[in-house]
Amino acid sequence: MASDRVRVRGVSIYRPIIYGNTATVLTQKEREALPSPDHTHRWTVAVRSAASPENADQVGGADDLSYFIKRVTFKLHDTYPNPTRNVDKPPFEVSETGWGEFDIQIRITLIPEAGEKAIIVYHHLKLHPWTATGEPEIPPLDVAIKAGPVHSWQYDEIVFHDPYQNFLNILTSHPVTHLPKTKRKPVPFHLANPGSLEASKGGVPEFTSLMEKEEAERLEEARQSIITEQERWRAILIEKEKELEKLQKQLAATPQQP
Ligand code: SLL
Repeated sequence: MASDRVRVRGVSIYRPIIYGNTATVLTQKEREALPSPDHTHRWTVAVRSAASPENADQVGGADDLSYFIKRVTFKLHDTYPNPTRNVDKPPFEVSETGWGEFDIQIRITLIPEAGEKAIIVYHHLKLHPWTATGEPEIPPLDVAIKAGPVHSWQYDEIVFHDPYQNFLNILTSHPVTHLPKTKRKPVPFHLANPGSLEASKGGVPEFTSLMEKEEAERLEEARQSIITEQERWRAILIEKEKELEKLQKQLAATPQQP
């Protein structure tokens, strides 16, 4: 119906998503069974709903996003055969084996009813455990095996402004599973105890609304400390300008040397 193609002005509606990857080290036996024994890891890159399913060891993915996402295209490194991988139905993910980290372009194509351009995001495939310093320090494989799976996920929100009426109807008829307030699962190691590889065991990260609150607090703290710094430097500047003025006056009063 033509009235469906009317934009609902002043309305914004969003859908929370996550994108990122999980990686595990292959055992010697698994490596030998591969066509390319130089591959060291198995990984999965995915676009999922932000909330995690209650009874599964998976990051995100409680909701099926295919009611508004038509296709997700993952552009892998050129060392992979057919590096452009189109996924037209859920789960929107690609699993592969490999030896190296690289940037993956993720293009999210929405259903035609959205009337929106595809969304492009980038994810750096992460294979090696997180370290305290964030330095790219690659531990030996036996250490990495002990540390358990590596997770690297980004939370994001796809926001629709002035959505078309029919698209809005589609969105509102698919309610979102909300994030739990706090973690129901063991804390992931890179948040629990940075630097300790041991701390990673049994931790599947989970996005929570508490994390959002904590992030807001971190931003506010950073904003405050920038204001404090700004004030400190402004005081120093005023002080120096006064000193300059004084010196200029002194210089003007000093008889010129011939
Ligand atoms: C690096 N710039 O040097 C990166 C490149 C390439 C990753 C990483 C295996 C591909 C294949 C693979 O892991 N490629 O053999 O199919 O670290």
